[in-house]
Amino acid sequence: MPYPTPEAQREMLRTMQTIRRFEERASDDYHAGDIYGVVHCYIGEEAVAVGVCAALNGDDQIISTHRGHGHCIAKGANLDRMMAELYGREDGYCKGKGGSMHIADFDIGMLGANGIVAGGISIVTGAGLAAQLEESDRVAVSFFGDGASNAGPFHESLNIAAKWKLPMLYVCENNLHSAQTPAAKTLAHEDVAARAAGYGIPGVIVDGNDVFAVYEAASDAVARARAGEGPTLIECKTYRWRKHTERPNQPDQRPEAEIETWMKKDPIARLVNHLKSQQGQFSDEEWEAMDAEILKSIEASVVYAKASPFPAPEAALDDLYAD
Ligand SMILES: Cc1ncc(C[n+]2csc(CCOP(=O)(O)OP(=O)(O)O)c2C)c(N)n1
Repeated sequence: MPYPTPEAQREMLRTMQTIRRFEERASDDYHAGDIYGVVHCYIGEEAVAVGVCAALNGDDQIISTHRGHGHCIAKGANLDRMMAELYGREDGYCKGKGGSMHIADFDIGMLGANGIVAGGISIVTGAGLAAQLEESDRVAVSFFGDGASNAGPFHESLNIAAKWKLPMLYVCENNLHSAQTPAAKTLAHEDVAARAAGYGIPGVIVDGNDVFAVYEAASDAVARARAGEGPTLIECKTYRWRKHTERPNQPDQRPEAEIETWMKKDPIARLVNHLKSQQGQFSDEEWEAMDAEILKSIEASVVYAKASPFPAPEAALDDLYAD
C-alpha cells in the first residue's frame, strides 16, 4: 500500500477540517433556528470517513448513518447542496425534504444516510452484490456505529457477504456510546471486530483518530475485496465530542473526564502536527490559509442555502414512488 503523498496528506487534512467547520456552522445555525429537524455531529470522528474514503475510487459506493455529514463530504459531496438540504431548501440534495439524515448523491457513490440504526448495512450489502453480479471492480462500504452492530442487519449482512465473498468493507465507528447508552453495557465482547471470527472474515481494530491507520486498514480491505476474497470488518475506536444530537435538551451522561481525554486525541490536531513535523512541508501560515479557505466555502454554502426557496407544499408527495 503506497503511503499517501504529502499532497494527499494535505487533502486529507482539508477534508477533515471541512467536515468539522461544516458541522460547527450547522450546529450554530440549528441553534439559531435556521436548520430544521435534528443534527447529529461527527466532530471528533473525521479521520474515519476521510481515511476510508481516501482508499476508494470515485465509483465505489458507501452508505452512511444518522451521523452522516462526514461520510458525504469525504466522498466528495457538494457543500452548497448539503447545506441547502439542512436548511430544508429546494436546491438541497433531496429538494429540502430529507434534511440532515437523508443526504444521498448516487453520482459520487453516496447511497444515502439513514435515520434507521443499522438500516444502511443491508442496503449497501445489496450494492456489494450488484458489483459482484455486474463483474465490476467496485467495492461497497457500510459505515455504522457500535450500537448498530448489535442489530440483526449487521449479523445477517456479514453472514451472507462472507458466504458469497462480496466486495464489502464493514466499518464500525465505535465511539463508545450509543445515544445515552455506554457501549460497554450492550456489547457482549468489548471489541466489535471480534465478531468477524463468527463469519470467518478478517476483523481489524484500528485507532480511528489516526487517519493513516484507517487509510491503511481500508486499503488492505479494498485490495482483498477487489481480489474477490470477500468482506472485512474494520472497527475504528474513536469518540464523538458532542452530545448524541444538537438538541438543546439532549441528555448526556458521559463523564467529563472521558470527553476531555478524547478531545486531547483530536484527529485533526494530530494530522496538523504530523504535517508540521515534516521538514518544510506545512507551515502555520499554510494551515491558517487552508482554514480560511474552508470557512469561506462554508459561508458560501450558507449563502447558497438561504437564497434557495423552500419546496412548494404541492411538491410534498413528489418523488415518493418510482414510476
Ligand atoms: C432502529 C432504530 N432504533 C433506535 C433508533 C434511535 N436511535 C437513533 S441513533 C441511536 C444510537 C445509535 O448508536 P450507534 O449505532 O452506536 O451510532 P452513534 O450514534 O454512536 O454514531 C438510536 C438508538 C433509531 N433511529 N433506529
